[in-house]
Amino acid sequence: MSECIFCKIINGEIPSDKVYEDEKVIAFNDINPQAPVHILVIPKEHISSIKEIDENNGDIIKHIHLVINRIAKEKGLDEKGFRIVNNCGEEGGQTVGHLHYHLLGGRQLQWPPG
Ligand code: IU
Repeated sequence: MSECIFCKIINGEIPSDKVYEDEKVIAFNDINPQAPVHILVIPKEHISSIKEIDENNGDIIKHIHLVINRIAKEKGLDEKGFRIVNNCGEEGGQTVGHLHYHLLGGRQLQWPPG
């Protein structure tokens, strides 16, 4: 049994507020939302971070981006815009060791990030 919290969400051991699922990814509302829309899109395969992406598993990144586009449209974010964030490693602010993309929108987002 995996100790990874996001793997537990994927296999249903831990409930989540799911907004999308297919054979390769799931997306769910972040439990600590930083914007009116804050959704995490994650691969079902356990990949620890973007650092593990190479020629052999890189297709998942394309798929995640297509799914993000689809969800952004569904949530009405495509007109005004949105942000996708991938935190990697300690200084990048990654707190969960399973690759995930934040989809944030529904308000004016600021730059630079903290
Ligand atoms: P980070 O990029 O690793 O910092 O993002 C992890 C996110 O996962 C963070 O926004 C948390 O609020 C979110 N999260 C969640 O939605 N559900 C959980 O059970 C846990 C974290 I643990």
